[in-house]
Amino acid sequence: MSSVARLIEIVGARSSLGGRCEGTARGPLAVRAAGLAQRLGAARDLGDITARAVERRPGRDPGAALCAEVERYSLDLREIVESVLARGALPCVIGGDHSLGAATQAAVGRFARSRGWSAPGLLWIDAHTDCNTMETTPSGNLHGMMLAAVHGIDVPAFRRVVEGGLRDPKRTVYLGARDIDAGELDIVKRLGCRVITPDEIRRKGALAIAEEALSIAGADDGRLSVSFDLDSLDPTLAPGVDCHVEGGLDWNEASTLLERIGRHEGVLAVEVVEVNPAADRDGQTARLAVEAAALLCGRG
Ligand SMILES: [Mn+2]
Repeated sequence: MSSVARLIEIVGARSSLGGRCEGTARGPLAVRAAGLAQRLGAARDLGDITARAVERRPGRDPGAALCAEVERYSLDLREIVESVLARGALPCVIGGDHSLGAATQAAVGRFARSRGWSAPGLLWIDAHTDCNTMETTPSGNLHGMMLAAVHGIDVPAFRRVVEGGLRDPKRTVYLGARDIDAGELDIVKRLGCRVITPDEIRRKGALAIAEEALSIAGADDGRLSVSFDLDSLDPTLAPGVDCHVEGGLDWNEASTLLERIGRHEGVLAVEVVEVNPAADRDGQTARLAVEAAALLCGRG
C-alpha cells in the first residue's frame, strides 16, 4: 500500500499546552494559510482538535487542570487519527506543540494492534528526544515527556492515551537530536533507541542515514510512522518554533531525509509540529512545514 496511492487526511491540533509559548496553538492556521491542501493535492481536511485555554502553573508541575485538558484533547485526537487509519487513508497531523504526538503515535499503535501487526517503528525528526518524565524534567513541559509515555514509561497526563506504551523503543530512531537533558539521555539509552545527531547526518550523508533509519524503524514488516518537529531545522532557517536549538539541519539535509522517507511504502502516519507563527519570519517556517508534510506524504 503505497503512500502515494492513499488519500491524505489533514487533522489540525491546536494546542500549546505542552510547551511554554502560546503561539504554537495557531500553527495549523499558519500551515494551512501557507498552502498545505494545495501542495498535498487531493487531500481531505478534517478540521481541528482544539485545546481549551488552561492556566499553566509555574514550576515543574504543570498542574492537574492542565494535565486533564491534555488528556482530553489527546483522546479526541487519537480517535480521529485512528478513524483515518481505519479508512485506509494517510493521516497528516499538523500541530500544535509536540504533546499531540502521544495521540498520533498511540493511534498508530492501537491500529496496528487491532490488525494483529507488531508495534510499528518510529522516525522522530527533532532537536529533542522528548523522553523526560515528571521526575527528570527540568521544565515541566509535557511536550518533552510524551515520547517516554509512548515508549511505556509512566507519565500521568498521558497514562490513558498510551495505555502502558504502544510502541517498541528499539524501532525508534531520532534524527537531528542535539538538545538532550541528562536524565532523559539515561532513559533513551536504557530504552535502546537509536540517536542520530546532525553531525552524524553530515558525516554519513542524509540519504545513507535515511536508509539506515528506515531499516531500523521498519524492521519486521516495514510499517512505521514519522514525526517532524520544525526545530530539527536550524533556527536561522526555521525561526518560527517554540524551542530554538543551534546547529540544526539545513534544508538540503532535511529535504533529502524527508523525501526518501516519504517514498517508503510502510509510512502509516505523518505528523508535523511546533510551528509557532508568533516567532516566524514572513511565514517562512510555515512554508517549510508545508513542504515537509508534502515530502513525508510522498508528494516529493
Ligand atoms: Mn523539539
